[in-house]
Amino acid sequence: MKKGAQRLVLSDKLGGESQFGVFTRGIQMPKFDDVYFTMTESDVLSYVVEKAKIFSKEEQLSCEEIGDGNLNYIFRVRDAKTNRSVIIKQAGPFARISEEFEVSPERNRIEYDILKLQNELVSNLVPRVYQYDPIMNCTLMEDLSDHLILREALLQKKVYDHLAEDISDFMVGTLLMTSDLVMDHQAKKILMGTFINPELCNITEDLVYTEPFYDCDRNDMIEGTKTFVSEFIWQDEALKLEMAKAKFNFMTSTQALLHGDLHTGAIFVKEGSTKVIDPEFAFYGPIGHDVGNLMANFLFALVHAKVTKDSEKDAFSDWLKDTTRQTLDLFIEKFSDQYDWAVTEPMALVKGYKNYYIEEILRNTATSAGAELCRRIIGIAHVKDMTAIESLTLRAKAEEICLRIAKVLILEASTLKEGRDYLRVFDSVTLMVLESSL
Ligand code: SR1
Ligand code: MG
Repeated sequence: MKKGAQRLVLSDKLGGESQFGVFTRGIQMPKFDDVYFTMTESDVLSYVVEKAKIFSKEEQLSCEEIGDGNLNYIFRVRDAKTNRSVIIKQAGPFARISEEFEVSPERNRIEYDILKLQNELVSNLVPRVYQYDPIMNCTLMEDLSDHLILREALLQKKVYDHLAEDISDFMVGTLLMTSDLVMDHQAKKILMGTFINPELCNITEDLVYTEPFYDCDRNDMIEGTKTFVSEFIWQDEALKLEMAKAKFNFMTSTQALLHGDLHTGAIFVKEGSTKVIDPEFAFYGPIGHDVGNLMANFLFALVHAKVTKDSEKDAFSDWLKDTTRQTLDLFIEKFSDQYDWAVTEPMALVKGYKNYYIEEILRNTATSAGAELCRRIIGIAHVKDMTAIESLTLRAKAEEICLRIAKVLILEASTLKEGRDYLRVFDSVTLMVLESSL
């Protein structure tokens, strides 16, 4: 039974709520100590003083709900006198994108636990976390308002020279280091228990690895794309077979503790700093799911830049291509180097095993990247890289490019061995689609 729901039922039976707090059998309980509820901005102002005790009544506090994600409520509280600020992230009982997705607010515990672990593994690349509240299902964390969400930054054609280094460090630091290659196997199995995440995994199994590949009611496409998808994706039995394999790999592989939703909307950037946020989809799964997710989202940004081409911004596209290529190449290089000093498991040191392991990651990376490209176009959860293209004709072109790239990644996954292979596919598909439309 879901924690929040259970408490709601109990308290409904035993008491009620007033503006002063919750009454349970005639005893007044402090407002935030008993019953979970989704907070408003004004609740959060009381919460940070009365429950979290990180601000006092004397401060000049303001609170703003700043979230625009699919799932949670994000509040920023700031003290005007000192400019001190904090983020309160609260999980609601439903996804914001659609109430069809009922998800236990307890997922906030997973997010807090993994952020604490990531603060040990890659402390400079994640926000600091201060408190977790298992009643209100919220976490207090560092305010990164001086950073920009990477997806937005890429749409604004901003350049960050440190990005490929940082994000490859994040992936190697969190993935290799939580795998059986490095961890004590029993400790790893216990950690897997902490991060069993069935509800959010179920969302990914449905939205990423299933629904885009048939005419599912929940899919949501522009007309021009739907005609293309009906034949190009839904009629392709070879592609669907590869996606069936990928789905079962996602459900059964326990290689490493993944971020689980590693797209450019889950990365904050500013000059000299990269912070990966939003790891509530974390679970033990196949490494390629994280790496592929990121590669797909770089490809979305590349396609956006290509179709909205502005000749004065050619330097941006060159940088983004380099970053896409380097992210994968640096990931492979660092994973391989750190394997040599961090891996102690004797069978993982058998000659040839490292290459076999990395090759499997790369195959899964290509397939997962293909799935992410398809699902953001065909499915319910879109990306601004596509939706921000105002002309529907141009958007359909951009989406066709992404879907054609996806198909090559899925059907030729074993040929995608390094960063330049992704650029080769991007270049040849864009050339073919854009030339044919001239
Ligand atoms: C119902 S949640 C839809 C999507 O938003 C999240 O960020 C994940 O990417 C999920 O698939
Ligand atoms: Mg998210």
